[in-house]
Amino acid sequence: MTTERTLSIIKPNAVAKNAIGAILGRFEAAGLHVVAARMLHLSREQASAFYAIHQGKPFFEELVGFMTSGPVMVQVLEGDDAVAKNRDIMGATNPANAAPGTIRADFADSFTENAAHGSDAPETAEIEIAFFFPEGVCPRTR
Ligand code: RTP
Ligand code: MG
Repeated sequence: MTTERTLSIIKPNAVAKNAIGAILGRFEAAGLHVVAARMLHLSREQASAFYAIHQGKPFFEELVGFMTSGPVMVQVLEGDDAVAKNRDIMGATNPANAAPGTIRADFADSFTENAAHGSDAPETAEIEIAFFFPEGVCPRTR
């Protein structure tokens, strides 16, 4: 197993339902460590740039509208196989297909308002971490 970092976002609907602590607790219980965190309200420009890969897709405008609808909590998670582990804990993108006990099964309101984001590969994690933490992330104390 390799120690990795991944970029996680608690999306506006989950922040609005006061679930930041519950969601972070799931990451910690699974052995992932929060090594950086910030709360912010994304601008249209930031949300469009972050999800640039989805520009032109039918759900893009709705996605940007949702992601700018309220504050988000952004964190870097570190641990063994962090990228895949985070996505397992989140569950399927469409909450209708998310396994019971996953974040999306428990906190999503719709396909778009699906409570959490997680990087989809170590390479995209590196890009997404630099997007939100351009100053870098401190090494974890062990
Ligand atoms: P994310 O990037 O947010 O972690 O989600 P993901 O990899 O599981 O899914 P992705 O295909 O990257 O889609 C990004 C986000 O766009 C919204 N979406 N809505 N209504 C729809 O058909 C649809 N498809 C995607 C979701 O918020 C999804 O997480
Ligand atoms: Mg994605």
